[in-house]
Amino acid sequence: MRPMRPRVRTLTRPAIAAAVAAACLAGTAACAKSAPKAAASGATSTGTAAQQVVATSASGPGCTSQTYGGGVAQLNLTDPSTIVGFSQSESTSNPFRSTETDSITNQAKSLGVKLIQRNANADVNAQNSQIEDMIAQGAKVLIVAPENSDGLGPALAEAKAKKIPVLTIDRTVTGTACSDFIAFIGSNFYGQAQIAADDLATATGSQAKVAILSGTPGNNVTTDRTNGFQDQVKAKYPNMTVVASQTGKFDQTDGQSVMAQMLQANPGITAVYAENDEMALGAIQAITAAGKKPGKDIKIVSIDGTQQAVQDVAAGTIYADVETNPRFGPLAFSSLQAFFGTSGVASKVIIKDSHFTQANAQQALSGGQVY
Ligand code: GZL
Repeated sequence: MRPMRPRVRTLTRPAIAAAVAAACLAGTAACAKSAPKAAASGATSTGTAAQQVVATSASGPGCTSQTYGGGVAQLNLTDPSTIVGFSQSESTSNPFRSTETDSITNQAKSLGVKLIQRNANADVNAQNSQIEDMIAQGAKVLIVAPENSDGLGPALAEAKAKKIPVLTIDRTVTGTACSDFIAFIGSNFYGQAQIAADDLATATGSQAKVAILSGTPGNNVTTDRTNGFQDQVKAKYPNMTVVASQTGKFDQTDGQSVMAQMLQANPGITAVYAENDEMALGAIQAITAAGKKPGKDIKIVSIDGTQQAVQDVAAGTIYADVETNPRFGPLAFSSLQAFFGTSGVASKVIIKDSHFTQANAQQALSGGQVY
């Protein structure tokens, strides 16, 4: 059985991030506006540095504390009386989550922002009550990584009633920007999935029986990554057939057991599209246990860009991995600064993500670009 490698997380250069954010907090010209109207598309690009870079942002006036629905207090983020609450959705056993949490906490520390945080362990009811608990503890601003898009109604309603602005990162929530939440910052998940489909076509000569390990239902990431893949296959690859599709809940153990069942039911599977690396790693274990060679008998593409998965790309076990950059700290806090300032925040800020293949995986690993 494939040994689980210890996960070594490369902390992104917080000193640089702090300098950038400090410039923002000081309001100097050096501070790139949190949501410049970049011309580039939200599609992924290779070679993005470890820090998040804005690809595109929605047009129109930026949202500020003055224009936010219902009006909110004008706050100074670094005032000791300003408590920022961070609500994390899933367990930090997933490197995406641990890196995201580190980025928020490191940035808060670098800026001298008072931060409290909770982790809902993928339980949306827990996330609602934890957000309400942080409000009760005095949080005046919230950064939320939502577990799902529709389930946070109670917490958002409580925040709105208490005039507490909410910035959503990495997944969206249902509601109106600059009223129910400030803005959304995250990746182009539909675009990620299109690239994954193209990768799998390249890996299989556009001829494959594909199993999809989809993410947790009920959030925009799973919806977009499933639709983006299916649409691209339907539009471009008539000889690629999806023979199985089931959620592995973005979890390695679930991914492994679902993949094992899929292989039993569909022995002819020749390709796997995993909607995150945790499930891809589980799939590798199941494929090996079934006596097949991942990367040879069954081609795999995945999304996130975690260290272990990119090592597998370098080794040829995973064909390609589309990055989802989780380092939201600098952009989240510079966006909050813009919200309490005059420039405001665009309702949707899409970040650039890298694309790891055998051609650049080793360089990405040695360059600290993975997490
Ligand atoms: C993407 C994030 C996804 C990651 C997964 O922004 O919501 O959730 O891609 C995680 O690893 O489970």
